[in-house]
Amino acid sequence: MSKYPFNEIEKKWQKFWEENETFKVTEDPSFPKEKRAYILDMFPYPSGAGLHVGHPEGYTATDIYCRYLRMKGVNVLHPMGFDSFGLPAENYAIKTGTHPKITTEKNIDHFREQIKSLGFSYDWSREVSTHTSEYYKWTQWIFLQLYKKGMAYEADTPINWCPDCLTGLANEEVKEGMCDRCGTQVERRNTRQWILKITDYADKLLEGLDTLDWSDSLKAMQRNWIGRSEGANVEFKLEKFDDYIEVYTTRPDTLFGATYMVLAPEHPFVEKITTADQKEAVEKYIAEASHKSDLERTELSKDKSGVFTGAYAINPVNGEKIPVWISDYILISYGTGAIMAVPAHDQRDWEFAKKFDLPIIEVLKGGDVSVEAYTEDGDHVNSGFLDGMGKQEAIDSMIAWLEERKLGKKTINYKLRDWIFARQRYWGEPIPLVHCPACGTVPVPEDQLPITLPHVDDFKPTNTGESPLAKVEEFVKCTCPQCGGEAKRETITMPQWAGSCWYYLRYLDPKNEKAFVSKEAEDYWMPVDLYVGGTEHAVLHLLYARFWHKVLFDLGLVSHAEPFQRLVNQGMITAYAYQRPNKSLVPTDEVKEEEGKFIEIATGKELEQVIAKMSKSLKNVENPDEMIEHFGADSFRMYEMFMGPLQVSKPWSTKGLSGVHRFLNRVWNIAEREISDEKPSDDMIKLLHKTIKKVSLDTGALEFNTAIAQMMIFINEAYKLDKCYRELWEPFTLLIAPYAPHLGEEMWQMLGHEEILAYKPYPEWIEELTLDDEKEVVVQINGKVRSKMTVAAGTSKDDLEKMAFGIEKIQSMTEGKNVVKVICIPDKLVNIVVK
Ligand code: ANZ
Ligand code: ZN
Repeated sequence: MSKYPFNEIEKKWQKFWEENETFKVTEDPSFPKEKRAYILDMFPYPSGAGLHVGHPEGYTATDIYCRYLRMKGVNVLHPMGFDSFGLPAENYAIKTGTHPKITTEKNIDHFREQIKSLGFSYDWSREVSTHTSEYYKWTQWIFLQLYKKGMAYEADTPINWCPDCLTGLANEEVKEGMCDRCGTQVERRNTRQWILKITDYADKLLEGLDTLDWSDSLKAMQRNWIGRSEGANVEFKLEKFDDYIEVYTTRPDTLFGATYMVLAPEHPFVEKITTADQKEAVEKYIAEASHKSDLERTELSKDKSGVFTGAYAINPVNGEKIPVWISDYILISYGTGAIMAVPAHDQRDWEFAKKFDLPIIEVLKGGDVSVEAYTEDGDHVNSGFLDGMGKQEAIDSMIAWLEERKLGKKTINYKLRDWIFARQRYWGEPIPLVHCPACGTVPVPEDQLPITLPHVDDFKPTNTGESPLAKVEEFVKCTCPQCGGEAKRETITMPQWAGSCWYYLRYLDPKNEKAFVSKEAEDYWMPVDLYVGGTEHAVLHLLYARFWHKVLFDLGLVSHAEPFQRLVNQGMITAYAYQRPNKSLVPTDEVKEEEGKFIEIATGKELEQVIAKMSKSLKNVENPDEMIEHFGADSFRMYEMFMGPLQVSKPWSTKGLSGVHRFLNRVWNIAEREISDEKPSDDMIKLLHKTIKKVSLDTGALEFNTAIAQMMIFINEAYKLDKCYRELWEPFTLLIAPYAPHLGEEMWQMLGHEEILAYKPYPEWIEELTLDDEKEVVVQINGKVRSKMTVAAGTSKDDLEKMAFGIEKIQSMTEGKNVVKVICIPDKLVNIVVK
């Protein structure tokens, strides 16, 4: 058996595709709307580490699908590019002392080469990189459209600040209180910001989800992030002051049970209402709270803390005097930053009340409020005019009562905050605005775009709250576009997410110098038919991009309200790791395998194999380059698809990869046999049609692992034959080509074809030939299986019954008994009921 020369074949076809621009695509009007598809990958951030095995997973899936669609006569747009502005490149540049532009472009070249080595069918003529001025000219242009629509504002607000990256972060970039980029604990800090009013689009972003073909879990993540909640704002008069404390509550029906109030420590009233004897305790508490993240503060399990301000307010429904406390479980950034506490029906309030011995009044029947808060529905009690009502009726009645007296009103709140659209860093798009002492903030005229990022040698962050650009005098100094006077350029840059908010639109028309995209191209391709990428973008990129798209839509600049019609999240590729009994993990290179057991080399003790994230410290990160070098791109692609369903996470196994490689070796072995134009056996023809059907349907449904399994079944049989039958091999070659495209083209050529197969029609199956012609039918007596028989598929009920009674065993078991009835299900079973 000759060795499969994947290295040679793969280089040959990659060169061919490149030289012939095989996958270049145009807006050809002869394709009707339904024969056009836009298949998009989440473009990579070109990090210094290069491609990891997770990238090719999604890219292979879309590539197979694109190649399949082309053979089905679809005009397919499949582009690739690079998300090349952002913190990691800059952090890396600072660490190594090289300019971010140099490192980024080197990384892009490396990524492009790695991606090309996998044989993906991208239209490379449409490649974009977000850090180039041709690209970010239009990012700046779109920002100006947002600005002019009133969607961008400047503010000095407390934001998440990473003390290591020395920049502000968006809420979405803080994970469990840590910077998503470097893992440092985030601080609160007041800094000058540009902010986008994504909250204006909260309802549209919610409603749009209903129209999308996305997974329920992903939609749920976006819904929770937007966090729409309905309730009421209620005013509580302060005793001894003319002011009212306004609270937000989702449960105005529980007002009769409000026994105290709590303000966030940052609430503006705190200083004013705190009494002299409480002042010291209150100030100390505020200082402590300022060091905690929102997450730490609101953790349900955490022990409640707080201080009494010494002040009282009046419950508007019953005139009761109730104490006003401060506590860090109330966030200043949500609702009004103040609550009415109803300890009988809110668990956090209940814990607080227990700890500080505050009264608990039951206003809803159904639980035992001496044990815990009762949060379910029930009849109201101790609630005056609400007594006897259920929850919703009581909420509505209370809101009406409050509105009539101007003590409150119905309110909707969102968890979603406006988007901090600013980085005090160098490596990003300059915001195209000018600060003029006479005219204020003035947008740069569109014909002066791009505002180019100047080349500077000192790009280190400053920790002054301004970006390193503020030190570049030639950049900062400018004339005001409005009055011509001396002015200063904005030096804050855009966050990493800006470029990825619209890259899918630029691919449609990447060289256009007059517009971000032409109307014709946008109309031809949008919306994206299939978008594949990781779940890590569930609330970041996917929310931001939808927001920009909706603004562009409202401005009449794009034709659809949603950019990504269908979205599939690939599962994570994990790895095996080895665990000691105490659950600590051992790096993979300190483990050996002996007779199926895993042994820690240093101690000789047995370890348990577990599944973990690939990580440098566990030394279980796989490098795609080495795998491709060793097994070839086609094996690598096919293995990643064979690991399991696209959407689930699955552990890497190099053994599995070599198994798939052996399979392709067998395919090659068959391809090398003498080609025969004789008719293959009927059995082989039937297997072929079953294979065409299964592979075709599964590929169309993105169920690649089961399609590959069927190809393996086919090859097992074909391998036993002495020749390579053209009638079998031509269709099989077309079937496997989307998966192993280099091998596919090579085998197509070996079959004597001069033209490549990339645009040849996909094989069709004949349904009749896919049906099993024999079936195993079980014979039961009173529901118990007693015998089996092999019958022709589709045998009628009458015949089945006759055949069942023809079986000797059945005859003897039913003899002398009364047959009550016989149930026959063709192709499945016969059940004889006897008494
Ligand atoms: C009284 C009450 C009684 C409440 C009850 C709940 C149950 P969602 O659903 O997340 O919108 N709340 C309001 N503002 C807050 C803030 N800034 N920080 C912490 N908690 C705050 O939550 C709204 C509920 O969370 C509000 O309704 C309020 O407690 C609390 F039986 O008011 B509720
Ligand atoms: Zn001016």
